[in-house]
Amino acid sequence: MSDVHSGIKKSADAAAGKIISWAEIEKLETCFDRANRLKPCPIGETGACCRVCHMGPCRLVGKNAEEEAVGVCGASLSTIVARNFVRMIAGGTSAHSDHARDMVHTLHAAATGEAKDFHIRDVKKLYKVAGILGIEFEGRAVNDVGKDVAETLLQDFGRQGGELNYVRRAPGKTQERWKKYGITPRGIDREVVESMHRTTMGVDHDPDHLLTQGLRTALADGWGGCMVSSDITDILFGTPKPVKAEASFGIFKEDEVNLIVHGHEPTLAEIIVEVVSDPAMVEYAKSKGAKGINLGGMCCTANEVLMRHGIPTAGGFTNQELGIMTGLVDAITVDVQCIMPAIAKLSKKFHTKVITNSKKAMIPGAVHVEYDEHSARETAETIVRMAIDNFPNRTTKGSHVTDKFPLIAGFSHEYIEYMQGGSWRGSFRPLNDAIMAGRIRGVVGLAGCDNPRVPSTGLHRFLAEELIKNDVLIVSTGCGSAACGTAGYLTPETALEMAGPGLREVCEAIGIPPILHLGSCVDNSRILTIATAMAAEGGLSEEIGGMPAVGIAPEWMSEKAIAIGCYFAASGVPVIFGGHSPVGASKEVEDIMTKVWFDRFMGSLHFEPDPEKILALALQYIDAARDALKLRKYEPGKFGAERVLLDMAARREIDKGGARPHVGL
Ligand code: CUV
Ligand code: SF4
Repeated sequence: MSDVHSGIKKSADAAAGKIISWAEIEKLETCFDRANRLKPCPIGETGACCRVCHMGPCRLVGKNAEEEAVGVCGASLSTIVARNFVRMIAGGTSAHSDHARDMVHTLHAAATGEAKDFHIRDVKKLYKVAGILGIEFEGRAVNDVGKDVAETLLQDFGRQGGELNYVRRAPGKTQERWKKYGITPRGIDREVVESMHRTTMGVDHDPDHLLTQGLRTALADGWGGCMVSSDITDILFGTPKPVKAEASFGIFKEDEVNLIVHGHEPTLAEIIVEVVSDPAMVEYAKSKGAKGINLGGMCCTANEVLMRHGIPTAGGFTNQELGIMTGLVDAITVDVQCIMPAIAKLSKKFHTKVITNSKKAMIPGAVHVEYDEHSARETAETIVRMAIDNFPNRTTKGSHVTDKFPLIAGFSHEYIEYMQGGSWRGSFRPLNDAIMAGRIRGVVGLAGCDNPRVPSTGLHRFLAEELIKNDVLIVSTGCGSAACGTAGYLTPETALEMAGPGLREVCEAIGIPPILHLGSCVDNSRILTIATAMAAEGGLSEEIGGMPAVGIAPEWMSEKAIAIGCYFAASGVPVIFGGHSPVGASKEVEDIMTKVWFDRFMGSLHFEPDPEKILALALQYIDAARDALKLRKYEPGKFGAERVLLDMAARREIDKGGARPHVGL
């Protein structure tokens, strides 16, 4: 195993490691130090602590806890563990879906002309979504269609019965399973509220019954919140296509104003992208002694503007404090989710301004410049100006790390389909064929956070390397993508060097890297769409379940990751999470999630801290699915004897982020 066991203990990333070492000398605290100091509570960690009422908290510990221990009310360990887990799903679903709700509102405000800074940019995508929703679009004004789309999708949040609109996008057989076991989601808000209700004191006590509602809530996240968010972001800002960018701390420029967008929401960030290239603003920056304005990103706001504009990323979750420690960040503006409040205090040791911008999120010690979709441009200009005004305050204090790596991002499901045949015959045939033939062994979604409790990004790196070596195609999102990007794995060159011969042959023929950056965490919904298209294409499974595909979140930490893992499981994908199990106290709950769910939905959720075992289990699932589908047995090294290198014309097309290369399979 490569970096995971190497000398770098806190982060597997050399650039991050340099800053961490510098911080140690400077006695500046990071999440890595706090993770060391604060050992997880061993009772809560495994789900055995109930605090839903004030007769407790009840901590169910002891040798015979599983059979005998109960809370004051009599709740069993399995009840408590399941209840805690369902609350995590509800939390995660709320986050993605509340973000989606704001996207819908922005689309509506753009379509009605209320939000003058936003426009429908991708009419093709709008029509596609309108078609799915059964909304007439031919011959109508684009904004009228946009308004109808927004109003229809908005109903899915408060819907009281029936099913979410996007449920119908799933393969028929997948939908049948959901109906059979009662997990078809009704309304997004309704499922979250019902989960909160059923897990409060004295309501639902049957672990399986509780977890079933958990899955229904998770599906409301995947086929609701996340999918709605991805679609509307595409409609407003464009459907991503391949774009070149850079990753790691070296993206900061010594002689330019460095501004970072961090969090999850793309709306304000999109306007900031416009504002930083406004000649008047650039002039203003020059008047303060800077050569220009350099915009960078972090976490998923980064992924959003990276996918659509090639804005460079300073990396994922655990890089946020380290970014500030470079001393080069003039301002960092944060919206919602995965923002460590620690950055506000830390920023006081540097000249960096931390600016919160969401109505929903304030951090003591940060400056608040509130974003409103009706005056987006003004807010963006204020923030950019604050960064510029702060440039002259920059000192030399900091760890000026210059490492950076090129990357290619921007693989929407539309583009993946297109590159397999062009706009007229785009299909998933080449990919399905390659899997059937055993050139590609299977597909893994490598996603989720990076985490200071392991050598950060190290598990992502290890799995990315090993999976592509084993001819497994990777689709990545969120901080998983950032981990691969800051490792230099998101270029065709580097990754093709590491890929197994069968996978390499396919990637070279289609003109794609073996690790496809699909976007932010809500863009995990793109994986659902891809899996659905592969089922429809034929030759593999007729539903999402049964595909040689696995989801992995080796360093997850957020409740959102739990919601995502569960919607994949319910959709038919076996999922493996790293770290210690949050349901580890109950064998009964673990069995439901690994065995009962697999019988019902062909998906499951495992927790496995050992990366070698994660890899082995993933390959085992993939090979078992291949066997069940009677596909050709995967033989390592069987394909790819003659290397066809991507010709220069094809490479140029990709570099331009342009049309499909002229190479067939
Ligand atoms: Ni968008 S949830 S840390 S990967 S952004 Fe990364 Fe998610 Fe957060 Fe986890
Ligand atoms: Fe304890 Fe029951 Fe209250 Fe939970 S609900 S804290 S187990 S008494």
